[in-house]
Amino acid sequence: MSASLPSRKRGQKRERQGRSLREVLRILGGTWIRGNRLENPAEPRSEGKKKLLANERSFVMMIEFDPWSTVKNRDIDDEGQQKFDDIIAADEKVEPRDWMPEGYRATVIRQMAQHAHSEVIGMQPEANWILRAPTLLRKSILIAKVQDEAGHGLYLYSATETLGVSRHELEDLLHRGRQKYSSIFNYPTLSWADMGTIGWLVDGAAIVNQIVLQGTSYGPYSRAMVKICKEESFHARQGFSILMALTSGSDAQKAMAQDSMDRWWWPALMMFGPHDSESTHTEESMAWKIKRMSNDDLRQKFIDQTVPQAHYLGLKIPDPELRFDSETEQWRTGEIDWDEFWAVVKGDGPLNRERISHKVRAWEDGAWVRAGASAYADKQVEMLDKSA
Ligand code: FAQ
Repeated sequence: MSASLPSRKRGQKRERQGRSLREVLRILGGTWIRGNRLENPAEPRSEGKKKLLANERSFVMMIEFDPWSTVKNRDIDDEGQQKFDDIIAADEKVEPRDWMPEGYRATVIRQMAQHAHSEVIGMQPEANWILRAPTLLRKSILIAKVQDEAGHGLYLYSATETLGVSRHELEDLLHRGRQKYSSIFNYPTLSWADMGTIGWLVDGAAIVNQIVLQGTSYGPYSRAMVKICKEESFHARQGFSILMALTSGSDAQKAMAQDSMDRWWWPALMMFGPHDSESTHTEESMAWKIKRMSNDDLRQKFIDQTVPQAHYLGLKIPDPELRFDSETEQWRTGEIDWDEFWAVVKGDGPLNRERISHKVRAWEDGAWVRAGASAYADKQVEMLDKSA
């Protein structure tokens, strides 16, 4: 067991940064230790090893993130601004080591944190049905899906950490109501059909947004989206498969599927956020290429792909104004109930309070796990220090 660290250059960088190895490991919460060995992402690797590591999502981020680089060089910097502008204009990726305007950094943190919180809070509505899934196969699929959402949350928290803010800080902001999560997860899951509808509509909406986000300008966010999208498409298919079974079943099963559609259609459309004209961040986020399509354009894309799927399932869309515009070849819907949307966003949805209090309780109940993991990480660092 040996720390593969100090090349002279890296040692100098550490000195300049003023962080000891122990400090860096603490900041990173011990995630850099694999198999009792320190993995330094800045260290050149053989091609074979790079390939091997590229297959593991956790390592992909590590390769990209050099903790010894100057993450926090946020002072006004004309040269940095020019370089940043060039990166954006050339459609390249902004990386953690790059200078970036404070507003860009804050916006990326806000959006990635909100996205991460959504994945984590989003486990609750579906976890509600794990014990009641109708077959062992459906139960194991649902468990795998909920577990995937936890993983997505972790990728996104890790990506956010590359901007110098820890997962603990972000969770604390969520618990205190200072950061948001997607409005959709404040609605209750009342029947088994809701597992189908969440997969089909909620994951479906998430995918439409996230496929486009693969092209976002912040490198770690963009890369996190690639794997998340692959998993989300499995989620959408499992949802559609549940609804295929129900809509080709008994009258009671068909009615259950329709009732679920009636409750989730409009909240799914709300996931894309307010109209562009009401959106606070879209203009700036589009200019910085954090967002690559506006809220309304993404929503329209989702509607156009989903309406024919509903028809295929034999489900009625709960919108008397829905019509096909043959000129634009797009589906036109009635108006979203924006009062409902803003009430949910501001904390007054059907389950906002329950979702947060459940999350806080889970966090508190998990204190002993975190203490154990930190003690283990400290021990590993001690062993590395001794062997250095
Ligand atoms: N819910 O100026 P904009 C998933 C807020 S992942 C709550 O347009 P922006 C996977 C917004 O924060 C689903 N709040 O904002 C899964 C802002 O408030 P602030 C999550 C919302 O950021 C499936 C204000 O309104 N996906 O489902 C919502 O430019 C199944 C003004 O809005 C993402 O987060 C909303 N729906 O555009 C998991 C994707 N909409 O911060 C489990 C990444 C808006 O100024 C089970 N995020 N607000 O106080 C995005 O693409 C964007 O953040 C938008 C909003 C499009 C959501």
